[in-house]
Amino acid sequence: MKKILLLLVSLMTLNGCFSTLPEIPDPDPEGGGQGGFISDYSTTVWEYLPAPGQFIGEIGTGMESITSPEIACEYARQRLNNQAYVSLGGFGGYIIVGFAKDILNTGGNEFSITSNQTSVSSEPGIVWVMKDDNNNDKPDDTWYELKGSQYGKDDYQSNYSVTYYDDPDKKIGADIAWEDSDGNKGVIKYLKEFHSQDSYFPRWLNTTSYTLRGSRLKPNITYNDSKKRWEFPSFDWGYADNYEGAQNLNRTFFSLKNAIDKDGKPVSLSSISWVKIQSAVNFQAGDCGEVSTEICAVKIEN
Ligand SMILES: [Ca+2]
Ligand SMILES: [Ca+2]
Repeated sequence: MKKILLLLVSLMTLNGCFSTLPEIPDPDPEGGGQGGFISDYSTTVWEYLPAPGQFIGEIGTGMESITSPEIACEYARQRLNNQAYVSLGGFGGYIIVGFAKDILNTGGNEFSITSNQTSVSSEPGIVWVMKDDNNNDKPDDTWYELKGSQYGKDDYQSNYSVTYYDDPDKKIGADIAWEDSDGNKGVIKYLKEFHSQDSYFPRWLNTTSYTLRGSRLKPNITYNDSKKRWEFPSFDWGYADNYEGAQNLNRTFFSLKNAIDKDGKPVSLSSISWVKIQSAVNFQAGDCGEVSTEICAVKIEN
């Protein structure tokens, strides 16, 4: 019974972003500038590096045919064009998207992220932004974190990292081991009943291990014994894939006024060109699997 319920919750979660959004026009394939339509939605994916997770390599999504980081970016770009979820996997997995125009600082909410959160399923991702300081049209500048509601509280930790290890024999159906920068160890659990691809490790990276670093939100997830389900509560504000009420249609909103530098000092950015979203929780919720941020769209709101 529990597994059926879990499956239902999981299906509801995954369908969330398809059913609640209006259709969007195709972005201008030339990138605009010819008097044509310039999309408010992200148009480019510069990097897609998920942590291991139950949706990584998932059969039937196109993910099973990813064989290189470049194809991974193209997979993610096409998914976002269709507002289909892109999973970032467990802690530290991230995506970097760009736009056909810069996002200008207005002091209000300048962009939104659409995900598949529900009132009982938040899988928060921390959002970072970058300005093209050296004017070379490439995201090789400085990332600034956007503070959310947990910043500076006990459940927030910066400079946290997790190293993930592929199974040494590349066995089918193996759990994926990890070790974090605090010396803890664990696994991303293989859940055959729900996601039966060979491995949850992104094998297109052609590596046996890799490390993902970022800011962490400590887990607030609990198992509700009376309802026989895992519950993933939301944080107040400032994260992707975080439920902030039905009125937001699966979106959360972001303001450049919350940008901080690596020392936590506020930064004034006149505009930004790139957005990075990074899975922020390292937690295995039993048969619900690892907490993994999903995103469906990133949209300029000004
Ligand atoms: Ca640059
Ligand atoms: Ca999610």
